[in-house]
Amino acid sequence: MAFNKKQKYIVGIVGATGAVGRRMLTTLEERNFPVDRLVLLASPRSAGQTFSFRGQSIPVEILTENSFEGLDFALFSAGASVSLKYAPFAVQAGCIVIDNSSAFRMDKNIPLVVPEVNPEAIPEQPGIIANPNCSTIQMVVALHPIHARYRIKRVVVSTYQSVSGSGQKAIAELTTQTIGVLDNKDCVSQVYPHQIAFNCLPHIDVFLDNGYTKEEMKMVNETRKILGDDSIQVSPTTVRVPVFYSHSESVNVETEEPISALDVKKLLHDSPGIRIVDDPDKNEYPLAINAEGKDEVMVGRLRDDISKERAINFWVVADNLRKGAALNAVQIAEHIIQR
Ligand code: NAP
Ligand code: 3JM
Repeated sequence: MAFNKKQKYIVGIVGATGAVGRRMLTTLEERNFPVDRLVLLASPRSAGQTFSFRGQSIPVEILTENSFEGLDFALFSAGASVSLKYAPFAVQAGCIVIDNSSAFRMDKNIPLVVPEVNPEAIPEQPGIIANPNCSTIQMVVALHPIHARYRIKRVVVSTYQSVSGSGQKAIAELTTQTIGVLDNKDCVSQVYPHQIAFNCLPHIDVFLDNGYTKEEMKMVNETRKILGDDSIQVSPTTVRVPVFYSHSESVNVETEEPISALDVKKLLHDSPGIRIVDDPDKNEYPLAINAEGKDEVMVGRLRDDISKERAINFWVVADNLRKGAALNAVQIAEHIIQR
């Protein structure tokens, strides 16, 4: 059975009050997604809140097992445990789930999709589709054209991830701590194990037995799944930095075929979803504050690796709440309704 096309769709956002959920609402509005009715879902803590969508005030409803009757799409961003519990009810109700959490990403039966990279993974009649981790998304948008032309052997990546990736509470924590430190007040840390203001924490998500963090292993496993190649070696270090929006990444790529940074600059310039920002003479390179609010993944500092043949370095920056989460999810929904 193929997807039932309509003029307009009933869309639910699970976790609508969160950092990602709010971007989902604005992304649907900005991109003029054909929404018939928008259903905002969150926990009982948010009962009574309203959000504006296309000039209309929409109340937040409490998420229950029965929230999905009549919905065409449910965009989930309320954490992995909420997705594990409620996504099956949404599927049961005939709803297409696009899930932003890590709950289903590595499930063999569930596609993990970045529309610029592997749209073919979206089935004719989708159930659950997983949205990758924010750090993976912006990296694979840049890696995909490189892998297709030069075959990637190994990637060494260090991330500089903004606090908005940890949600609304983390945005508030960086604000309060920054003001507090400048005011000589004691610093209280609730979201992170250490002070994040004026600091860098080489620790995102939990530590695993191999010494890597779960966030780092998401980048390893999700990259292989999206690029469809388990032979690609990925060695990440993920770092939280005192930036509000946008993640930056330093990426070193080693390839099978001879490669040059100049050729890759042309290749990425012509690749979807990428903007090259690379003019060192004018001090131009991708910056977190410039990527905020933008759709494109920005790539710069492209250079040949002076320590190794067949290797290059680059710097890639994207708005983690947009391309890293809400925009990618809405693009998946657009793909389904447009094909
Ligand atoms: P956030 O700002 O803390 O928001 C969390 C949202 O989930 C809120 O709307 C919250 O509702 C809702 N929620 C929490 N527990 C719930 C429950 N039991 N029932 C119903 N709603 C519940 O976090 P965020 O940054 O938006 O991230 C949310 C999730 O999105 C993350 O946990 C993660 O799984 C995913 N995420 C994915 C990416 C990505 O890379 N693709 C990036 C960031 C986040 P209340 O306001 O009512 O508490
Ligand atoms: C980004 O509470 C949770 O399960 C959410 C943790 C989380 C995740 C995740 O693992 O789903 C916070 C921020 C992510 C993610 O994108 O992987």
